[in-house]
Amino acid sequence: MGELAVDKHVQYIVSIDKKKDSFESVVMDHLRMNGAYWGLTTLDLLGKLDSINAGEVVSWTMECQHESGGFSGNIGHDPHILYTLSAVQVLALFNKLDVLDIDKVATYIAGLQNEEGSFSGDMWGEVDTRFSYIAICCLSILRCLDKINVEKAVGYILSCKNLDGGFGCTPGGESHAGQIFCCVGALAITGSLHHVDKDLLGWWLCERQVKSGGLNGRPEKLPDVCYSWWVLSSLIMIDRVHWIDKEKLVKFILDCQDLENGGISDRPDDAVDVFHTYFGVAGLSLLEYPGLKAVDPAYALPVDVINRIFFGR
Ligand code: GRG
Ligand code: ZN
Repeated sequence: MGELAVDKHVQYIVSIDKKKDSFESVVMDHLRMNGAYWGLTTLDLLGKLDSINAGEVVSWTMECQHESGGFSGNIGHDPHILYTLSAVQVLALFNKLDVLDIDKVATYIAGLQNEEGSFSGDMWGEVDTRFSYIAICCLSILRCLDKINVEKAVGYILSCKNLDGGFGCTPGGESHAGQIFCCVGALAITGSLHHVDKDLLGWWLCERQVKSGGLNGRPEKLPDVCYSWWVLSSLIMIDRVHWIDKEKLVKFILDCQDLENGGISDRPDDAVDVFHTYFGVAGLSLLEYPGLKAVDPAYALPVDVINRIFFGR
């Protein structure tokens, strides 16, 4: 089995930062804040965050903040809760949360909570358990969970739980590993995991492993490296990670590397992107692959960053 090509992946991520006019970066323009979080967290897990100019990233991030307190995906775009979490995570990576007007960001997020406890993604109102996770994760990092009605937020998430033990994006929505990560993560952060049937959900999650060792996101679907994150982090949060074959999953992720130009793809021989590079490296970190920093399964940030935020060390 090959090894993780650390230097190639670092080069790949640093090169996307420099290629601002490439096709990929023009098409993904509005997503740059998410891309920054994926790329920078990958570098940090690889121990190479210092390859990036922190000051430039922090000032660009702050230029993406709006009067409402929310952040957009890039300068001049509309704010959304998705980019607001990424912005807060990026600042946390660089230990720069102190540049934020925390109350302003928290007020933006709290303003997106609906009467029944759910969250909208922005002023247009789409509701999804992804946004519940983001609100809870972000407010917890900012130590402002008291700004929302946590009991109602948890109640809404539980209303999206299915008979198979999984969770969907709204009540009655099909169970999907991405949505399960969001719901389990939000329940973990709020100390509400006792509402989960761990054996039932653990069984559904471990059935996501296919012959090649990779994980899919739903029954009958193809395996994909990003589910190494969505599924594995959920299994860890409910203490059932020993129910999958870790070695086969490590091999699947390593098989998705571009050994020539760096980066990781969704499955072997596909084109690499920064999203799957992040989830591949973060997945390997959850699998305790040697030489990587540990990542927190609920907050999706390096454990040392989380310790700095919550324990000041
Ligand atoms: C901080 C890690 C972190 C996340 C922030 C945005 C978000 C919160 C969570 C997204 C959760 C989610 C729904 C992930 C799934 C993404 C994905 C690969 C969707 C693809 O779905 P399909 O149906 O693909 O196109 P399949 O694999 O089912 O064929
Ligand atoms: Zn994927």
